[in-house]
Amino acid sequence: MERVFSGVQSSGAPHVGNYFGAFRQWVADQHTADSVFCVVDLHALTVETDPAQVRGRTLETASWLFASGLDPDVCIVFAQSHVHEHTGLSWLLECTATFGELRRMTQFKEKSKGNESVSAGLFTYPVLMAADILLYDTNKVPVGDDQRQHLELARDLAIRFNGRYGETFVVPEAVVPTLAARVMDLQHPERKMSKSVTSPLGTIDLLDEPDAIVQKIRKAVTDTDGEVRYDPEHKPGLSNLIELFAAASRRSIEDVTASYDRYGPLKADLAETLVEVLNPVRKRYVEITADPGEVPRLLEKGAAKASAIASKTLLRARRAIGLLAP
Ligand code: AQP
Repeated sequence: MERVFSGVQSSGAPHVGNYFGAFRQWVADQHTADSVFCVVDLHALTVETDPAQVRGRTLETASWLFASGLDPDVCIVFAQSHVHEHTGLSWLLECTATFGELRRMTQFKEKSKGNESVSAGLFTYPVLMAADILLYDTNKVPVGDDQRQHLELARDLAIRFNGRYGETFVVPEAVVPTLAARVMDLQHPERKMSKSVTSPLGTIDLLDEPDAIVQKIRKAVTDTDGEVRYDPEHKPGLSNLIELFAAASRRSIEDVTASYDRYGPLKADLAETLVEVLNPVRKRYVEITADPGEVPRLLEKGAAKASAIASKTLLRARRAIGLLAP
């Protein structure tokens, strides 16, 4: 069976971009592949954080994964910091990566722009992400469009390491969804919807109540020409809504576009569909978080299973690079 691995940063409240661009696909994958999913809490430390918030967000993010439908009896779900092999392998890969290739990472450029102090972790984070993936002999990595470049790096590092030290890693492939691979901010459709950027009207959080969803969609920025047409370059706001609608209703972009000749009814039906799809997820989240011990227990079980795989891969990599056995 193929191995699927993916992760989500505990950098804030997950939104509909995370759900339609990633989580919903993971839920399907768990039944067709040997699946491993991770709350990448170490990645969330690349920007300055408050320790109490770090713990809370790790649990919150994991709770959303279970609420979305990941079943701990079917797949492995764990917190990255519970499996120390991730940082162990990351160092071996940092010594394989070059400064030049990390400097080219667009997410680093975007996230560091305008900041006086940028952590070294923000710079090397794509290498830790490569370690996350390579530790599990991953074949497929379902990710949103924004992670393509990091996936390319993980592939390059695996190939380079294998070439230098002998076959050690499986070379992974990215799987990017055809719809909702990059859900845009509803108020600023030129930038992607993001957990860590504050945009209250531009972001639909998974915890949003139906009224808030309806209001945010109603107020979403479109354009003045009034024609219902999918054209991301000239009509980014409307095209984002059409694509979100197609993803949420599992219809094609053509089908959605052909069904409307005015923006108002399209927005109203999109809001209704989002409420319908997200309501059960939000209800499960409330149920799961009612017992504060439940998610830590599930994560502990997940970490034990993840460790059993990761420790073998790290040992293989340590031997290959020539480290003395402890
Ligand atoms: N706007 C998006 N549309 C579609 N997919 C998205 N993803 C993220 N944003 C969108 C996908 O969700 C998965 C988990 O994302 P992540 O936690 O690794 O964080 P990210 O890619 O850096 O995105 P965020 O949510 O915007 O977080 P911050 O603000 O912390 O950077 C990934 O598969 C991602 O592609």
